[in-house]
Amino acid sequence: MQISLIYDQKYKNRQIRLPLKHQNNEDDLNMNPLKIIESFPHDFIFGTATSSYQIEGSSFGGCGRSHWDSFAQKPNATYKGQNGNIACNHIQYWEKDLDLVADAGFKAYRFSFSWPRLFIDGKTTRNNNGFSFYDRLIDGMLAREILPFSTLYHWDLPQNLADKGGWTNRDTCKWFADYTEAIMQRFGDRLHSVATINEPWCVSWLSHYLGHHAPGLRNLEAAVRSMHYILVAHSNATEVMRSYNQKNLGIVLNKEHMMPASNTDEDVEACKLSDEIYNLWFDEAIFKGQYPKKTLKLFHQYMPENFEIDLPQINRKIDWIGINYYTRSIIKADQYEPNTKFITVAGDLPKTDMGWEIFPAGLTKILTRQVESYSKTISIHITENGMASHDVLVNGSKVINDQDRIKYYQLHLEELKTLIDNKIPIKSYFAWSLLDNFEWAFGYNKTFGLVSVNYDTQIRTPKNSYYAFQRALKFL
Ligand code: GCO
Repeated sequence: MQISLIYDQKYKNRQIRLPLKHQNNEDDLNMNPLKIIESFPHDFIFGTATSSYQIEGSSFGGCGRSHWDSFAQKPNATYKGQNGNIACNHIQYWEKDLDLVADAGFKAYRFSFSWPRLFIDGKTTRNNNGFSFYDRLIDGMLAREILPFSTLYHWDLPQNLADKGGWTNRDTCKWFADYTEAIMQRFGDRLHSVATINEPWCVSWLSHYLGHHAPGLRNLEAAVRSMHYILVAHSNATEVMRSYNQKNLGIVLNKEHMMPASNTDEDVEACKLSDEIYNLWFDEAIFKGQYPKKTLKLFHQYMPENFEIDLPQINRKIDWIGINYYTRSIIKADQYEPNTKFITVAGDLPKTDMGWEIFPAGLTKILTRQVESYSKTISIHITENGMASHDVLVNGSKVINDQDRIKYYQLHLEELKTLIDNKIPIKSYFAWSLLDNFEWAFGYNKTFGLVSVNYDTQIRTPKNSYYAFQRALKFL
């Protein structure tokens, strides 16, 4: 669907013309399920999010090799062996993509820097193309009055560093600090906010213990080391950024509400351990300078020597916490699981195309605990929330009527509004994702986008969820 968008020379006075079928018909607007957006505080920020490897196209622009390029080549690691070589070719189409962000009425865009695009070897070999790409991207956001919410690491570790042990090697934390410094020097003054790490649980546990993501290890020792070193990296990067007087620093944690499969002692205890590993490990360290007890007992033999010395540093101040929320988990004790003795089992709520249960009430449970137990005084950003659904193209492939996704957004936004009314300090909300993209091990088979991408032609087609946001946001 064509959207017309007219900018004056400086991209000011943006005019948005809505596609015909969505033009101001009052009844139609009153029926917009995302109308709740209009009742959010006037300074609340709505944005949308992506990440570098998922959209850019790692074969373009002199980008170095990352461990995701390598992982995708392993047999059965990703759906049909798919990879991020081309993805949404955002390197070429970034202007179109920023127009889509602006045209929807979003005031912020959450993106990530690709480490191997800036430093091919992760250390000293600069790729000037990469630096100028992010110059253009950030300037493009500012020109469109979109706030750049940046992330330093959204999983594309340079292969050269992966070869040296990646996140199981403490040196990676030092190289991450150097990479952070280079970003500060070049881009720092134009970034609205910086998150150090996206989803440390995924970087460590999902990737080194469950083996689902690069580097695809199933090794408790590696997992434990990475669970600590990813926090050291966060701390190092934060220290560097403070020395540059960079403002608005945070980290993005993924959270799921954990429930035991039954009331038996075994399941209840299993659920507590799962909750610690998934939800509390990072909060306890960042906000209290300690690790949760049950987990530490399980991890202790593999913790790096003198790990305690790092904890006061990890406990340094941050300005905001980012929460990615999608679903809940149901946990069952399982004596055959060799280390943790628990497994995740399917629940009976309606599910997204990922098989994830739709459970908006989890947001309240997660955020209430977040504020009460950890981040009492700082802002919360909902840095990701959204739904994979199997999109059906109707009407000559021009209309994607993703009502389930719209409903998902509606339910979660209603939950958030109540939390805000109850004084939970939530300052922004980012829909995941702007575009259908490379959904990691699921390749291009799972689609979270507000905008569909045809990977043969790179044509972007906004879905009805996009228009639902647009219609609500243009009133703000
Ligand atoms: C994550 C990442 C995103 C995913 C999204 C859907 O949370 O896993 O931040 O890269 O694509 O969450 O799975």
